[in-house]
Amino acid sequence: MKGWNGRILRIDLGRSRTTHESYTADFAMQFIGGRGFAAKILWDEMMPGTDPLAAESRLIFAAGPLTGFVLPSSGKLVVAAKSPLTGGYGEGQLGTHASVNLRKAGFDAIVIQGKADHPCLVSIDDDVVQILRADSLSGLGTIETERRLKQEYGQSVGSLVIGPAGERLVPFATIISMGGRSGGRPGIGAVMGSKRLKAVVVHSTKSMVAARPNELASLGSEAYKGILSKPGYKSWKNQGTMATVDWAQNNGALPTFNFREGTFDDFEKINGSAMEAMKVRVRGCPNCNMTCGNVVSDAETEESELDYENVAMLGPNIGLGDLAKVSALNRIADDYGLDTISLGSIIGFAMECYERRLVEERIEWGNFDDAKTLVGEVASRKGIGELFAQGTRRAAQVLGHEALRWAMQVKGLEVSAYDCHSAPGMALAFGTSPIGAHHKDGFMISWEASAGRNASDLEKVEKLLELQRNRTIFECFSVCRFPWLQFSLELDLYLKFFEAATGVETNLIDLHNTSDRIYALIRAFWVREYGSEWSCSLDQPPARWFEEPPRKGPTKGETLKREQYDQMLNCYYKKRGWNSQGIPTKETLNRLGLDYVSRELAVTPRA
Ligand code: PTT
Ligand code: SF4
Repeated sequence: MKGWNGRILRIDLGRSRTTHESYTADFAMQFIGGRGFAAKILWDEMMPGTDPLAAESRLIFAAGPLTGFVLPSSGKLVVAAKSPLTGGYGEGQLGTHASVNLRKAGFDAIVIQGKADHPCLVSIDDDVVQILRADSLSGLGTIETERRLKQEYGQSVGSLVIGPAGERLVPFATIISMGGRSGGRPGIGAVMGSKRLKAVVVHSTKSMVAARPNELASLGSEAYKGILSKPGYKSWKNQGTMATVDWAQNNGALPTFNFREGTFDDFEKINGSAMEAMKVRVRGCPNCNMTCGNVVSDAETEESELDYENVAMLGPNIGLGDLAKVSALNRIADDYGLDTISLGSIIGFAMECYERRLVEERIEWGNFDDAKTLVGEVASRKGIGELFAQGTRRAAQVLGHEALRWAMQVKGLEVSAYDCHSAPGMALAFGTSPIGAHHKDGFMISWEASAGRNASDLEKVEKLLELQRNRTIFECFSVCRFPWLQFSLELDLYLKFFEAATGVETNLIDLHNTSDRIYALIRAFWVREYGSEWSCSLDQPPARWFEEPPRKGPTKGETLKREQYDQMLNCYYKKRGWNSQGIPTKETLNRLGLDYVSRELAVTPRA
């Protein structure tokens, strides 16, 4: 095999043992890499019902066949596990030098199992893999942890670390790299913490081998030049994802006061222009010439790397219109290793609970000090933090009193920063995302806002399927989707990258078929885990969007309509070949080469 290394590194922390395993060309073609590898390994190796934080649970790091080659934005890594937040499939796509170094070292993925009996780190230096004690790193924030690792292992080392939140098993703790990249929203950092694994460092002196190296090099160099020549390049470099604040405000999509509203009066104090005025530098993932990590100096004069989601969720969503303070919350979240989307949602939820006097501890809208105190308590699981550290779904179940109505989540994962009162297609994207309410697979709202508000429900479903199919290709190649999305690098070009890297001819139809296989497998994983608890009601977006219209802005007075949503959902199931409960049918699974899945699902108990 070329392009793929054909090797997976297995690390058993309980037995202090590391081994290499080969995989077949058929496995590579069926699952490609990244998300595909992660989903297949989790399906094969996780006994149904395994506690995600138990020793038997698996933690997967998976690169793809394009990761690490000199191609635009190719330094990503899928981090995946059964999620302690949702109880289903969980993953993130993290920018990190660890991915590039892992591939150069000759591995495509790492499977971590077992639980160490003391804090540890894994060091990979080409073929030398060591499990080392990491007592001195215990309890440290991610920023200091990475600083010390670089001091000890050198500046070129790639690191994946957790902070105190991961160590204390907060179910939305993430894995951090490069001082401000955060991956694995649904608690993949907690799974790492449960194994007492504080860090993975990866170093390599080798280089990677492509099937047609000259062709790949020339395709890559043309693509980099193509990005530089695009008219939007300068404005992207100025604001990156932060330009979305103005767009969301104009389209009534900016989450405000726990998604009660879609516009924020003080949006100009936290938008891309406000960020530009505070910018101190720019950072980016490996192999990327679009470097979108905008770094500002925050209210506590520390550096904080901003993206739209962080700012929208820790700003308008909690009623805070001061970018320096929002940035401080963002940096504190990075340092504890907490997902900012879930965190902002939880703070907003807590503020609403206080307003409704469901909790006594003061936490008022827009109050930075209250929010900061809550973040510390969540990360340390102390005081009221123990309740809110469980995420909005579980906290609402504990609080009762209809609190679930304003818990902004799907399947337990908090909704990313797009208000959907008037965006049924985006609501469906959240409802059917493979990890709970995340936007990565179906950014329907931009399509709905420009061309599609008046589109028929059928058109919306078809558009969503197209987005999910295309985007899964990026999750499997394990490269950033922004060059494609922002600068129209065509999918055909990615197919050429793939062919030059692996020597395997492919086409979009085959890759869409692979996407469908992976979607069905991930859906089956959820169904197997939920057993009798599974039903199509888990694909419903939060009640608030159906029940409480915004009081101002372009979406004033609008709500989602239940009947319309249910029709779209049913249509989506039919087009995927899933039954009325959203479960892939036997015929669909067999057609996708997943007959072993259909046999197992047939014996899964369901209501
Ligand atoms: C991603 C999610 C996002 S998506 C954002 S901002 W975004 C938040 N960023 C966080 C952060 O920062 N710190 C923190 N403590 N928590 C955070 N939670 C949120 O995490 C991210 C970029 C972005 S920025 C996006 S859209 C794109 N996402 C991609 C994707 O999903 N797939 C893909 N093939 N390419 C992508 N490119 C872009 O990558 P998760 P990252 Mg991320 C400070 O990891 O789990 O997917 O969560 O990894 O390296 O930070 O890249 O407006
Ligand atoms: Fe990372 Fe941004 Fe580059 Fe994508 S565009 S690889 S998220 S720096």
